[in-house]
Amino acid sequence: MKRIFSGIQPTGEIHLGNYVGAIRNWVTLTDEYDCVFCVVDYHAITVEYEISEFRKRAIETALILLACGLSPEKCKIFVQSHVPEHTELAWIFNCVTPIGELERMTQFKDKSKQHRANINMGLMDYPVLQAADILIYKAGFVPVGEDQVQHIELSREVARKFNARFGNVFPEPQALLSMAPKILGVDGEAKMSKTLNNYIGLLEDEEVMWEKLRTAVTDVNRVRRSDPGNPEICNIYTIHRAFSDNRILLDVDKGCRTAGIGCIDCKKMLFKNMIAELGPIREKALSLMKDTDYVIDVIRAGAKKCSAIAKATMAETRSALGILA
Ligand code: AQP
Repeated sequence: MKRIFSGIQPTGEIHLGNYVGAIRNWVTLTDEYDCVFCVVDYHAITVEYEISEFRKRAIETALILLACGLSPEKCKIFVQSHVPEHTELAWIFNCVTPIGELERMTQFKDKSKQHRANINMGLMDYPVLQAADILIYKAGFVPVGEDQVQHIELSREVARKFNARFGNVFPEPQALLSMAPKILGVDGEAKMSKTLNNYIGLLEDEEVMWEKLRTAVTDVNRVRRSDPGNPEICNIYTIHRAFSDNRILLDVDKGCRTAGIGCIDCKKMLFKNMIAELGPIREKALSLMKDTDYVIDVIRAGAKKCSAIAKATMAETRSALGILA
């Protein structure tokens, strides 16, 4: 069975972008692949964070993955720092990664602007740790949103450079995109992101969700209700595609282009479909919140299985490097 790896940061509330861009796809893929899903806490410390909340955040992130439908029977779910071989392999990969490649990463440039007072080495090294996360499991596929594609290409390059120098140890992983690889935030401009606070949270109250959706930017050229709109450039239509069936999409497309429906009508239809899918996820999450011991058991068991794979890869890697055993 081919192996998949993907990760999510415990940096805040999981949002619609994470869900339709990545997690929902992960659930489907567990039927076909040997899947490894990780709460990447060491990635999250590259920016400022609330120390007193951090443990809780890691558990909550795993909890949401379970609530979204990932089953510990069908995949491994764990926390990155519980398998320290990830950071060990990252050090080795640092020694084959050109600094110039890291400096040109879009995420590094964006984050350097967002965190001017703390442009640390970890921020730049983020994609190298990500390469280690993936390659320590020799994963061939990485289901991610569009924002991560550049990093996966770097992982391929790291694998190539390592293999060329030390022998063929690692596969070159490929990104797997979902049907909604890029969801913009409610501002209609930037990628929906936890840190940009432009998101609709998966577990938010329905009233809060509706208020965010109601006021979200649509096609900016559609100023009046009577103006025809263009669904192709409307973020709300992109989200509709992720939640609504073809019949509704056709109605919305036609209604928008002919000004037969207004943006609020369109958003109401979307909201109904979103709630139908997200309601049960919220219920499951609320019930898991009463049993966090179960969630901790799941991530401990996941780490145990992942450790065995990671240790074997590290033994092979050290041997390829000529390190004294
Ligand atoms: N807006 C999005 N559209 C589609 N996919 C997305 N992903 C994230 N945002 C979108 C995908 O979700 C997975 C987990 O990503 P993450 O933990 O890096 O989440 P984030 O929201 O991007 O986190 P941050 O820290 O809030 O984001 P930044 O650092 O960008 O400000 C990934 O597969 C990602 O592609």
